[in-house]
Amino acid sequence: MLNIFFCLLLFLNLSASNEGMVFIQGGEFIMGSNSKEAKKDEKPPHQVRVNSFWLDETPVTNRQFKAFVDATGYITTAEKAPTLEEIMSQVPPGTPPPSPEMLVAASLVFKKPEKAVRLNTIRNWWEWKKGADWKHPLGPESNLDGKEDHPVVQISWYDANAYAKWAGKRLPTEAEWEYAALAGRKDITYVWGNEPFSEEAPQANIWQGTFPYKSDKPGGYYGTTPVKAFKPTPNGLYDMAGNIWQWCSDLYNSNYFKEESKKDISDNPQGPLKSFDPDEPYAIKHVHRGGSFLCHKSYCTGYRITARMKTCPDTSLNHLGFRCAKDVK
Ligand SMILES: [Cu+2]
Repeated sequence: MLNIFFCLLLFLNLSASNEGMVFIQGGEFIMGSNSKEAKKDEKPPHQVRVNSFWLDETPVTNRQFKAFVDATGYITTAEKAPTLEEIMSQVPPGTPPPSPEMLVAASLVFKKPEKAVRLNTIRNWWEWKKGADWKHPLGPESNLDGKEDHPVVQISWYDANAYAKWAGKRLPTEAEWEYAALAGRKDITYVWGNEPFSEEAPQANIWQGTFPYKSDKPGGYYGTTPVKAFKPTPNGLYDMAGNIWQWCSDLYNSNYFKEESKKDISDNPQGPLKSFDPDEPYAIKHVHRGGSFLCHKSYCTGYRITARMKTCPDTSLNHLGFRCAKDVK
């Protein structure tokens, strides 16, 4: 009797303090992929074990992030001008410094080109926009009216960690994120299963049309959708594919899976000790997962469960947000 009583208390306590979170029972899984679409950094698939944890059922919304800012007065990275030292520490030696007008509070905003552009440089559709921040995700003229339940964007990795700490949570590890997205299933490519993305009956908010200049969504719409607009995973997680990329705690290293696969099992991995991205070897980057409204199979299938992406922790973009995790005490 006493035992049941204590368990009930524990249960009530857990459910009260973890509202809006899903309990993920720990276990083993195969992380990474050998599929045709998988990139080099997703290989090889390897055995991983994760502890039990809690994960937010949706990305953090504008409403939730506003509560944090109202309570703490927190100022996000995009609202502060970067220093020359910060920028120069991330580029190869000998790179000329940026012009002074670049050193203002600004952030990266997707700018739809008027016509087809070469897909070999992201500069063709990203703009460094003064005054873009979480309250003005597309620049100073934009706002959050009617977007209270959209995921918050223009959030740096530092901002995501500050929110998580305030909420008594933390960012999920990359292994936790992938394990939760699989929801106990094996050999599936997408959170909705193995059927390809359907433009007629979209399973997630990703690009429809010809990336990046032609949107076939009603009204040519592109951008975030409210959380919970699409079906959840079998374990009750929403927006695990498309809509917005989600920060993980791990550093990014393109060789990490190769290293981890040398072990019999990778036990509750926390990420590599050193960041390394061969595309930008001087930058320190963190992982994000899930893909966004800008993903399209012609360019990036980031909405696949195993797809990995990486960004510098001080960078914010209008398709990058986060959700939080929590240890089981
Ligand atoms: Cu993408």
